[in-house]
Amino acid sequence: MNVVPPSLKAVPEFAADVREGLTKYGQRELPSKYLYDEVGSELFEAICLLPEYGLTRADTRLLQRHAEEMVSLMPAPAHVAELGSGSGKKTRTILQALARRRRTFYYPIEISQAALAACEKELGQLDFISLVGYEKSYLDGLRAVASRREPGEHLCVLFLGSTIGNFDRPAADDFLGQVRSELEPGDSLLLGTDLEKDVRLQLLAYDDPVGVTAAFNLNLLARVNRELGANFELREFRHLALWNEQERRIEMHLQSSRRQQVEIPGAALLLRVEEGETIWTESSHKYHPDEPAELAERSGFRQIAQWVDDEWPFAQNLWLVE
Ligand code: AVJ
Repeated sequence: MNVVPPSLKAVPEFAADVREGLTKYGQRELPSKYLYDEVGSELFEAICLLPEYGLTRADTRLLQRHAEEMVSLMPAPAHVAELGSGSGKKTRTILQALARRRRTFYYPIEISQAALAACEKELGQLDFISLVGYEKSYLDGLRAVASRREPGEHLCVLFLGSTIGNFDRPAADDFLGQVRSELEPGDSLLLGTDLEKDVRLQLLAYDDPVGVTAAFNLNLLARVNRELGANFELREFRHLALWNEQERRIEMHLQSSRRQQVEIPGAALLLRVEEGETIWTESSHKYHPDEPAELAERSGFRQIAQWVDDEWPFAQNLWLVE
């Protein structure tokens, strides 16, 4: 259906972010949002099927079991914006529940063109739902969506799958505060949060024995090779998942197996990495069950309900703007 064209500065922005991240003093890093090119988006879909990665199944189960109740607690929204829809698979039940109440506009907001295309295929044909995709950052997309509504129409924001976990705790406060500033009384936010659990289980979810997560992580270097003409030797890096107890998060890194040099022409960079040095590619913060309500409070929402999965500790949290 309708796709707003990607911004022309997408490539230079990638180059600038790669350059900034890889030249950081102390710990080098690459932003996790770049994990999701066409290959990465497919690998993530495969991760969601792994027995060790219970997160997506828990998310989906809660949406399926409680969609009616969730929807009944929201002032009927005419517009639904999803931040990071991915393939859109888990969104179907809640969208259909919403569309049973009234005709609904659904706006998946994705910086991954591949994921957005998959989502349009998955959810573009539902009855009583008009899909308009935005290939934009979350906040730019949300601003675009907010400008489309008529006075009195409510907006519901979906932020599922514990994507919030990719933000550091202070950055999550700040980000959700910015989301709040685009909203009005009567609007709602459904937030998915992965909860703290046994550390061994948690680590297995990010270091599966088949190696799909390793491939997902390493593909980020492959993407830098493809898009910025770099010569990362993928076999000289290994996937690392670790639990940071202080910050209560899983971190994914790529660890160099030897001292090596990498050229990244598209980012005008010659990189020297030491043996054992890591590039930090993602954080997945895990939450105490009480944390979401406190987060709501700090960012200007009120949490009105929470549903916790009984197999895999994961919570859906429903927030209202009053
Ligand atoms: C899609 C960001 C929620 O952090 O669990 C899966 C991505 N990374 N395996 C997560 C991911 C490694 C995932 N999120």
